[in-house]
Amino acid sequence: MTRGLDRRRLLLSGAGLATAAALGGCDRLAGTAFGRRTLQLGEDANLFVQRLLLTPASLAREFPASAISPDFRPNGTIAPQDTDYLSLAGQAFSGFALTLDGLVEAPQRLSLDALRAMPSRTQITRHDCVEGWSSIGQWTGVPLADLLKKARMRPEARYVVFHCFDTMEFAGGGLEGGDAAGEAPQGRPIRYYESIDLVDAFHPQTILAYAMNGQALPVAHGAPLRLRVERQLGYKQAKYIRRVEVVDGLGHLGEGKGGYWEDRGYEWYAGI
Ligand SMILES: Nc1nc2c(c(=O)[nH]1)N[C@H]1C(S)=C(S)[C@@H](COP(=O)(O)O)O[C@H]1N2
Ligand SMILES: [Mo]
Repeated sequence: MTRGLDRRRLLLSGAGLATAAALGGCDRLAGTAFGRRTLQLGEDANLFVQRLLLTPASLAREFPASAISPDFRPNGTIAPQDTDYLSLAGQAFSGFALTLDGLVEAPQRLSLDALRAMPSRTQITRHDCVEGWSSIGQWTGVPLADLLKKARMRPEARYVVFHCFDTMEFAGGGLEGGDAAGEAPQGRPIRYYESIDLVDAFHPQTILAYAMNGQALPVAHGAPLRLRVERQLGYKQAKYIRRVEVVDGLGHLGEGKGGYWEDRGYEWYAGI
């Protein structure tokens, strides 16, 4: 199950682990008896962190195909009206490219075809919304870990942010967006966004899904690409993803709480 996980980064993501520094690669230290012992301890700790993160208990439950909900409930935005989104949707997202940037060595622009050509994961999981309903669906997509490895995260990386197409509201009520015909002036659009830490980002069930129940992801459920981060609640499952940004902190985004709903009082860690 450790499939391709970058051990050192995984360890670094286990924030605060004292041994992480020892694995930072000090060759001189490694040459001493102390260093050898420390590195050995580091290896053990590394194994421990992996086991902790990747034991079956840390996986969200997966269901048989017979459990798939016949009508998975759509929620939140179900039809984005943003012009950039509508023009991509009008051509079946053939012009879509996911941006992956921020604290990475090799920023990426990936078309849907490029994403579909990567190794995929399919999982049948239960989606729990804070509003008190659940639905079970099958999701197919690219493990986020694979994308992050492709882009090669920098050591300062701490969180992964998902920027979405859909505008939830307009901030401020400034003059932008008004027109001469007397339409009400609108402020800066506030688009949906979400974030997760590196433990969830590298979790084997964390995928950017482009298919649902064996079909292309429907618009109501987040076409062309949505996040599945299976150990957390519905609002973390960002739909309509246009950009994935690797950051070292969340303070500079939105109201600084790490997500559209978090900025409005929801918990950032929405564990189930
Ligand atoms: N971009 C975007 N992502 C979103 C939302 C949204 O409004 N916009 N709503 C969230 C909430 S509260 C839930 S419960 C799920 C709903 O996903 P579904 O429409 O596939 O059921 O999407 C989440 N992701
Ligand atoms: Mo939700």
